[in-house]
Amino acid sequence: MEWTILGAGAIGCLWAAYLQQAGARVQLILRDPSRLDTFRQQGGIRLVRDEKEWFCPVEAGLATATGPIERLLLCTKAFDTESALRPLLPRLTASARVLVLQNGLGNQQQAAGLVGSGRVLIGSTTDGAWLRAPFEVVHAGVGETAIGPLDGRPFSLPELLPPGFGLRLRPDTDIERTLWRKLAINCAINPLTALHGCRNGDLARNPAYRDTLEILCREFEQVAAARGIRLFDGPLVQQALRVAENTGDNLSSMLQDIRHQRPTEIEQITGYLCHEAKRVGVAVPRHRELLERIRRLESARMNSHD
Ligand code: KPL
Repeated sequence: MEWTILGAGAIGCLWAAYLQQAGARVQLILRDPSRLDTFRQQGGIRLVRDEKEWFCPVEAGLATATGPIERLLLCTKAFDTESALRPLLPRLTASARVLVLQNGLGNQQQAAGLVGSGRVLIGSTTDGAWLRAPFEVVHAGVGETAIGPLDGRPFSLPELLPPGFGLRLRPDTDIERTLWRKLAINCAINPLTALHGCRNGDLARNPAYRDTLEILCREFEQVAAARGIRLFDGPLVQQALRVAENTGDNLSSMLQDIRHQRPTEIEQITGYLCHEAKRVGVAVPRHRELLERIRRLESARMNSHD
């Protein structure tokens, strides 16, 4: 079985390593020749889990490479969906499967529009992973990846992945709900931590941050209810506080992006929520305020050379 992976961040490297370990032939598509040079000095991915290390030899190339693609994993940043996918479209076979494993919402529909929804499957993961160096991934928290089609058609996980694949998977017949749940947590935690420059756990500890988090959760629940989406069994705030506590020492992905002067996924997270809120006529003033503040913070950071 062959897998092509677009996006060599933590999740892309994690999947590349586990696919290789299960016997798949893996090809990473890298952004530019200098990344390819860095990769070639290493020749594979280093996977670290429970203080053990494995070297996983995989191949790499640029988007200009040729040859048919039967299985593609898309795990770039959400805002790169179209620019990353477009050059590969001519290489996708008629029976290709494209697994979209990204944060945010709206980008999955964008991928389905480009590739054709019949070839697309959507994933949402709770695996915790980070890169300690380029192509060296630490599998810090064992989670689960829910996988399902956007249109509810039947599909088979065993046909998609090699036997013995080591990451935990769950077939999901309501992936849209799963994506909304993840969006809810990201809307509650990511912009606040990015704005205050704090760790996830501080949102649960600091009373002022906690109050804002509660308001954000209530606004989100109103939009989800108007869209007919059932989120969690209990109130969202309980769930968001639990995730903030469980990932207490983490820097959220949005805070990391701000600190490294990279673009954030705010448009695919809070931006998507605000867009949906407008569509269904629900006011989300706190989310709108955060959207504006993160946009300003992002452009100030990206224009500074500190
Ligand atoms: O998914 C996350 C992120 O940082 O993007 C959370 C759950 C907030 C963990 O850091």
